[in-house]
Amino acid sequence: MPSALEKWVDESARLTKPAKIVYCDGSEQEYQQLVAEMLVTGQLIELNQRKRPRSYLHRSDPSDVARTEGLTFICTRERDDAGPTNNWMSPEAAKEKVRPLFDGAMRNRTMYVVPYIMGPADSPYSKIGVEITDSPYVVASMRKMSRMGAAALERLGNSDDFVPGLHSIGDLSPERRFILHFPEEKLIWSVGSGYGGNALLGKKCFALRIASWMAHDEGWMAEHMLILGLEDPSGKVTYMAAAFPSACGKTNLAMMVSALESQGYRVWTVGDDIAWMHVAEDGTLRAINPEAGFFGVAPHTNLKTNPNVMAALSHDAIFTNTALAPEGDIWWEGIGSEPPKGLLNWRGEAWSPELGPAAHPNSRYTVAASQAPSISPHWEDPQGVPISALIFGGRRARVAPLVYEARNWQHGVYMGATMASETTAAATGKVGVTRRDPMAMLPFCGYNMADYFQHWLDMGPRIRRAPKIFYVNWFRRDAGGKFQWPGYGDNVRVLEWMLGRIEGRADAVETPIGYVPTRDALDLRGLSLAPSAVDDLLRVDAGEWAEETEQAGKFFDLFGSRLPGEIRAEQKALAERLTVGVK
Ligand code: SAT
Ligand code: MN
Repeated sequence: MPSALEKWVDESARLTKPAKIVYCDGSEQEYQQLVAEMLVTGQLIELNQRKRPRSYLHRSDPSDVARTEGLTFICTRERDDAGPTNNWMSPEAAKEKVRPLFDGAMRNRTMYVVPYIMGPADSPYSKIGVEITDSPYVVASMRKMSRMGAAALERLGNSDDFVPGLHSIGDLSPERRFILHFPEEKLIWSVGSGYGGNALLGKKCFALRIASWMAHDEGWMAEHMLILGLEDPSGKVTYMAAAFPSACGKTNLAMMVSALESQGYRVWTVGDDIAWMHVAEDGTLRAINPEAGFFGVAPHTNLKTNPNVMAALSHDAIFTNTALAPEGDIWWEGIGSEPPKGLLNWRGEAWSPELGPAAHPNSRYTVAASQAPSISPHWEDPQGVPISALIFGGRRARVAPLVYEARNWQHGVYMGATMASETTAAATGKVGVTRRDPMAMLPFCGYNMADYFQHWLDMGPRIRRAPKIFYVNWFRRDAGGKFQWPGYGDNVRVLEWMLGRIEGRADAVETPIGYVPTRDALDLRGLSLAPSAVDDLLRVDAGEWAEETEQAGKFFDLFGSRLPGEIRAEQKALAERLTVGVK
C-alpha cells in the first residue's frame, strides 16, 4: 500500500504535471548538483570563491521581495477561528480559487519532494514537514534552514504524521499569489512567490502558523522568538527567549558580541527567529529552535553590529537581493565600506544613488546556524534549554522605556498582547507605521488571537518555574530623532539587569507599567550616556501611557467577547495605576 507521503506526492503530481519528480536526500552531492544547475540557469550567481567559498547570490523577481501578508490566508471552517487579525477564506473556497493556479504549474519543471525535520533530529519535540516545490532555490535554502532529506524520511517511516506543504512559484505574479494555511488538516499551499517566508514553508507557514495551532491544541507554545544563553562570570548560562517583529534585530541580539565580555558576560546563540517551548517534568519551560539556519536581514549587518554572523557568512552562504561588487563579492548598505565603483544593485543594474538602495532593504542571507562562532553547545539538545526570561519588544520612538519587568505572568501576557512596533521592509506595505503586533505574532498566529491570548494565560500556571517576563525597546529616539541607546552589543547591559532580577539581586522601581531599573542598577560603565539621557531612556510618562493604553483597548475591541476577561482586567488595572499611581 502506498504511504500517505506517496499518495500525496502522486496527487500533487497529477495536479501540477511536472516533467519529473525528485525525492531529495539532503546530501552534499545533491546540493552541489542543484547549485550547478542554478548557475547554468542564472538562478544563482557564483561569488568570488576565494573570498567566499561555496557562496552564491540569488536575485528574486522584483515583484517578489518580501512576505505578502495581504495574500496570506488562514482557511478554517469557521471564520471566527481565524479571528479578526487574519485574512480568511473557507477551505472549500480557498481550494477552489487556488487549485487552478497549481493546475499544470510544474509543466516542464522538476518537482522536488523535500522532507524535513523542524527541530533537532532526535528531539521528542521536533516535527516533520514535507515540502513539494518547483524551485531549486527553495530546496537549497531548505537544506540550510532545516534538517532536510534522508534523516527526515527515516524519522517519518511509514507514518502519516507530517505537515504537507505544496509550493509552486507559479508565474510569480502578485495577482496569482496565495499563501494558504489549512490548520484543521495541517496543510499548506503556497503559489506565486519564491521568496523567504512565502516559499520556505518550514519557517513561518509551518513552524509558526500551523505549529501555533498545534501548540494550542497540545498545550505547548510556538513563538516568534529568538533563544539565547547569557553566560555569567561564574560560567553559568541562563537562557532567554525574545519576541520582536521581523527586522527588529532578533538575529543581532541572539548573536551579539557582549559589551560586557571583560566582566565575564557573553551570549550564546540557540536560535534567531522561532522557539517551540514545552513544559518539562522539572517544571521549567524548555525551548528548542525548530530551524537549522538563519534567514537574516543583510543591510546594516557589519563587523560592529553582528561580527558573529559576518564570520558565519564567510563561506557556504546564499545571499538574496543584495548588491554585487565588481570583484564578485556581495555588498549592502551599512556593510561598513563605501559602495565600490562598478556596483550592481539587487536587480543587476549598474548602480547609482538615484536608483535607491543598492541592496534591497529586505535582502537576506541564508546560512547554517552551525557556522556561527556564537552557536551554543546546547543548541541541538533534544530536551531544549530551560527558559528563565521571556522578552517582548518592538521599535518605538517614544512611550516604551528601555526595559521594564512585568508584575506577574498575567501582566506579562498583557504586555505581550499590547506590543506595538513601527513596520519594517520585511513585509510589503508602508514602512515606519506603528502597528499592534502582539507577541510579534500578528502575521504568524494561525488562529484567533483572542484564543492565543487565552492560551498564554493558561500556560503560566502550568509552568512551575515560570520565566519572568520583560519588555524592551532599543529604539527610543530623542527630540532630534536620534536613537538614544547604542543597541547591539550594549544590549547585554539590559540582559545582565534581567539576570539580576531573575536572581533577586538587581534593583528596580515600581511604576504603573511594571518594574523599571533604577539608574544605578544598569551597568553603563564605558558608555558615554549623559545622566539625562539615561533618565529619559527609563522614563515612564503617565500621559503617553494613558494614550497608549486607550489605543491598546481599541485594538482589543476587535476581538469582541472572545477576548479573555483577564486582558481587559489588566488594561483597566493599568489605566487605574496610571491615574492614581502605584500603591
Ligand atoms: O521572509 S521571512 O518571513 O522568512 C522573514 C521575516 O519576515 O521574518
Ligand atoms: Mn521572523
